Amino acid sequence: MNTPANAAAQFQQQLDQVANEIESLLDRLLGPELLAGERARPARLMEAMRYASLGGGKRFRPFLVVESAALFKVPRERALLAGAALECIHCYSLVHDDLPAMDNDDLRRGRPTTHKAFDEATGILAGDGLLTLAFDIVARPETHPDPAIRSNLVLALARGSGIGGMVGGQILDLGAEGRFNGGKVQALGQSEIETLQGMKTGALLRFACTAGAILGGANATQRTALERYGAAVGEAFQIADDLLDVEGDAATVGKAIGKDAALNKGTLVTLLGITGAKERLAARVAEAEEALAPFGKDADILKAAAHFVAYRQA
Ligand code: GRG
Repeated sequence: MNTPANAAAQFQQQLDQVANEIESLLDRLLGPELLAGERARPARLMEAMRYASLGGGKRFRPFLVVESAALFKVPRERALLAGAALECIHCYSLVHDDLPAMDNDDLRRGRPTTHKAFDEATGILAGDGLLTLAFDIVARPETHPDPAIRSNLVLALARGSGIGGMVGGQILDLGAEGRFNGGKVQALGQSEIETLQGMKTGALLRFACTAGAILGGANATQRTALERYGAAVGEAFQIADDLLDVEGDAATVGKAIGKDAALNKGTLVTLLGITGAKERLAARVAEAEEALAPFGKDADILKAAAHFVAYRQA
């Protein structure tokens, strides 16, 4: 019988498997071998890019790509390449987010941030290198033999990570902290917080599910269902992250906590309170499950993933 405990164990096993596969794939993609058009792979750049992307991280975004794509029986190696590309974007965002000009963090994934382990210029370039590599990977014929599918992936990844997605969300976040008006923190309303977080964190998680749909040639109903699931999981992820910032343990979380309160940052936790935020979190998990109805039992693992995101400790 598929009890919740079984579903959770199966989810953890499959997440670990994707994490191992992504680790080996990134190790190969960031190896010393020169590709057509490359003149050299400078050792310091490669070392910093490897530091920023290997040996850590839950690899939850690639997991979503792999499992969304599996609904359409997409060959696993293609989904893993798209997942590795997404992980490169995610790792670049973490490296840049930790820089002194942004969040100025010393600890990430339980070890020194990239700019601390190297230096600021190398951190910036390692992030730039990972961002560019992501688009290199999705544009490769190994990711999908059909150029139209690759082009759709490039477009969706750019939209998720760029102006109207993660980068845009990051500048809204810095603005809300008062960075551009002498430190005067902006009191955000609920819809402003939802927009900011939906862009900064949600857009990449949503892309992960869209990528599975694109690779699998999903019809409009299937794609909409996966995007609705991705958006709900994205919001659940962020609420859980904000709750961890209040209730979590720094050693388990692997980074400093209590930062939102220190910065007077508007989050759904500060706006709704812990109980209200937990209620909303449960509602997002329910919505994520409901969105998967068109896929029936095939989507059980994605349902377990929504639970994991919402109730994780790190
Ligand atoms: C600098 C362009 C730019 C964007 C930064 C994503 C982001 C935008 C900043 C990260 C800061 C942060 C803590 C965001 C909240 C949610 C989040 C993305 C947490 C980290 O993701 P996990 O938990 O990390 O998936 P791992 O280490 O498991 O990969």
